[in-house]
Amino acid sequence: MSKKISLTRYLVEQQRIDGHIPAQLRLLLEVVARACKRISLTVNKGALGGVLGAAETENIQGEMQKKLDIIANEVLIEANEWGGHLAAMASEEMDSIYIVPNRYPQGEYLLMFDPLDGSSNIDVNVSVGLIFSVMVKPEGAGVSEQDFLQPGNQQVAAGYCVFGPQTTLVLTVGDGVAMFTLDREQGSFILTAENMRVPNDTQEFAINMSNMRHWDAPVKRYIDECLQGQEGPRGKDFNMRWVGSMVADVHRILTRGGVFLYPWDKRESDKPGKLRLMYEANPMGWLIEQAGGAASTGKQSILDVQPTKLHERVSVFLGSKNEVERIARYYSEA
Ligand code: FDP
Repeated sequence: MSKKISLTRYLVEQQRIDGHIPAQLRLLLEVVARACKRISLTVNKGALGGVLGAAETENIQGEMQKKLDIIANEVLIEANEWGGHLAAMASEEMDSIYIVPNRYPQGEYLLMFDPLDGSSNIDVNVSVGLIFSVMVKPEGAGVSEQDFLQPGNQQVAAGYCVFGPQTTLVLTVGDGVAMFTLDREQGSFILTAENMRVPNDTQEFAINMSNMRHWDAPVKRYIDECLQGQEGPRGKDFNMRWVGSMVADVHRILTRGGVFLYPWDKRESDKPGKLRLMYEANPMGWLIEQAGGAASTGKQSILDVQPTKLHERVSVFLGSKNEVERIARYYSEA
């Protein structure tokens, strides 16, 4: 019988054998994984747990919060604040940063998360998930929002957990991408894929087509060519998938390839995009790049974007390398 490798063992070995994750980072990742298990149980209870529906509050982005957005946010804070590994946290659901209270020791890491991505899918029993990104706090006393404003290429760990038919944790510490599946009987995450790779080419794209009339020319050109299929300039037929939860769409791309697009569009022309840089685009972009794919705003690598504020938005194209590079080329030619 093949040996099962738990997340704990995987991380201990990363620390011991490969020496590239410090003990504090290992602790942080284990704590995040524990929070994922709690959130997974809560999501699974659905209507029986009284957790579905809106919370009647808005987050800083003006979006209605779901009860589960708030519950997941609290679970992550409670799990992480006392361990001594963090200096502060930031979340899609909090206006400003959450500094670890004085009664606990302060660590050197900064944790950013979208506690429940795809929350419009919660009530209809479609996959949702948690996305997180970890950076090191710059040297100096205290901690401020400014400390978080580092480009994605400074991340030291990133990952997501999909709460779908299976609960799956996918993570990188800068040495490839590993996937763990929650064994509910054992209560532990078990390694189910290592060195995940996104194929360079694909025949599958993910975009919300209902926004087509609002896109700019390069995106229209790219999708139009895909839609022409075998008879068009691409010479092959394309398939489309749009779950509407970024975690689920990115998970499919990591598993079998594809390209995900959430471009800037004319609906809110003053904003660079819908998705958030720090806790959505950066961690997903790094995971995809670690798996051999690419992540771009159309004009530059997502990981090179210098954030100017915590809840910064960004245009996102990520997935199979040749497709993302093609979109970037269409932008440079426009
Ligand atoms: P949601 O608004 O449901 O939280 O992060 C935002 C996000 O979901 C992504 O998960 C998803 O890819 C996208 O928005 C869906 O947006 P549209 O409803 O505009 O398609």
